[in-house]
Amino acid sequence: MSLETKQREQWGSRVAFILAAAGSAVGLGNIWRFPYVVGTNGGAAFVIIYLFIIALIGYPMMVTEMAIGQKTKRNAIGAFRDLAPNTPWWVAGALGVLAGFVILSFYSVVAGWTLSYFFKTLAGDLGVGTDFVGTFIGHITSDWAPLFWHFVFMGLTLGIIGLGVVKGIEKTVKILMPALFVLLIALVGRALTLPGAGAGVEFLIKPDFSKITAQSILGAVGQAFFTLSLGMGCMITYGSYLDDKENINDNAAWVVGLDTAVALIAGFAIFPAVFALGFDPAAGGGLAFITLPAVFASMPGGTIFGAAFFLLLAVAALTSAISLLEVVVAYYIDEKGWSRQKASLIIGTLIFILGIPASLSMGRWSGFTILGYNFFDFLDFLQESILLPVGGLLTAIFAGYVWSAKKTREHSNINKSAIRLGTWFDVLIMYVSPIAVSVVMVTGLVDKLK
Ligand code: TYR
Repeated sequence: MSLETKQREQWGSRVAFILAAAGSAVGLGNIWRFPYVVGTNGGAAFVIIYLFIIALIGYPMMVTEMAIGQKTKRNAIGAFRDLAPNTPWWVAGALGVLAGFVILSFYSVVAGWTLSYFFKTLAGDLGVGTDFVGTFIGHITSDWAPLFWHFVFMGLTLGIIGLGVVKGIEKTVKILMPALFVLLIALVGRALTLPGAGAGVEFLIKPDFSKITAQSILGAVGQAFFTLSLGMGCMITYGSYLDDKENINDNAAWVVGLDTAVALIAGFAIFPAVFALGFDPAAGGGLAFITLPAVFASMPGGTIFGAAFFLLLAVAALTSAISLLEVVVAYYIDEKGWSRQKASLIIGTLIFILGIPASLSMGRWSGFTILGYNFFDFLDFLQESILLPVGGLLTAIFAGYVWSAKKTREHSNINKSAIRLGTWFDVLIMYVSPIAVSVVMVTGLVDKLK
C-alpha cells in the first residue's frame, strides 16, 4: 500500500521547518479573516475567547499533529492508518484531505483579490478620493478579473508544490515571511496615528461579553483551527518531513506564537483605521481590502508601501496555500503512488474548478444559496463550523485515547526542548479539547439552524 518512506524529503533545518509551518499558519486567516470575524463578532470579547482557545486547545493540538507526523512519516490519512491499522481512524485524515480541497478553493479566490490589489495599488488606482467600498465590490462581483487572478494564484501554488518540499516550500518562506512582519508593524504605526484611531483600539481591548453567542464561540474555535492550520492533517503532513532529532514542543510554540502575534498586529493595523476613517467594523470579508487601501492612500509613499503590502500578503497566502495543497498531494503520492508532478497538476486543477462557483457566487451567481449562504460563504461555513472542528475533535480523541496521551507526550518530549509537556498536556488533550470542541460545535450549530 504505502510506498516506503526512504526517499521522503526532509526540511533542511529547524528554522526551515518553523518558517514553513509558520508560513502555513500565517496567511489570509490572520490578515483578512481574523479582523473580519472579530468585527462581525463584536470585538474584544471575541478576541479574549479566541486567545483562550489558542492556548488551551490550539497549542496542544499543534504539538499533537506535529508529533503524529514526525512519528509516522506519513500523510494525513496514512498517519492514522500507521498508528491504528485496520481501524476506521483513517477517516479522520480523509476529512482533512477533503478540507484541503474545500478551503483552498475559496482561499485561492481571496488570494487572487490580493494579487489584483497589488497591481491596482501599483497603478495608482487606489489614491485619495477613491470609493474604496465600491471598488472592492466592483472587483469581486465581476466575472473575469477575479477568475483570472484565481487561475494565476492556483498556477503558482501547484507549480511550487510540483517542485517539492525543500526546493518549493522552504525557499519561498525563508525570505518573505520576515518582510511581511516588518511591513505590518509599520502599518500599525500609521493606523494608530490617524485622528480618531483610539476608538479602534478600544474596540479591540474593551470587552463587551453581551455580544457573545454560541455561534460566535464556535466561530472562535473555527478561526483558531483555521489560522493555525489545525484539524485537517496539515501539521501532520509538515511534521512528517521533520527529522527525528528535532524537538516539537518549542517549534510548536514558535508557530502558535508567531501566528497569534501576526493576527493581533493585523487587528491593530485595521481597527484603528476602520474607526478613524468611518468604516463599518462588521463589514465582513471586505474589511481588509477596503480599510487598508484607504490607509495607504492617506500616507506618504502609500503607493509603494501599499503595493509591497499586497504583494507580501499574496506571498503569505501562497505559503499557506501550498500547505493546503500539500496535504492532498502527499496523500496521492504516499498512498496512490502518483508522481508529485501528476498529483499537483490534477488536484490543483480540480481545486481551481471548485473555486470558480465560489468566485462567481460573489456576483453573477449570488442568487444561489445553501442554508442562506452563497456558495463562497457556504464553503467557509463548512470548514469553519464542521470540517475543522470535527477533524480537531477526532485528532484529540485519537491522540488522547487511541495512540494515548502518554505516548503522544513521550514522543513530543524525546528531544531536548525548553517546554516539557507534563500531565497537564494529557488533561488538555483528553478532556478539555474534546469536551470544549464538541459542546461548542453542537450548541453553535443548533443556534445556527434554529
Ligand atoms: N492557516 C492559514 C491562514 O491562516 C490557512 C490554512 C488553513 C492553511 C488550513 C492550511 C490549513 O491546513 O491563512
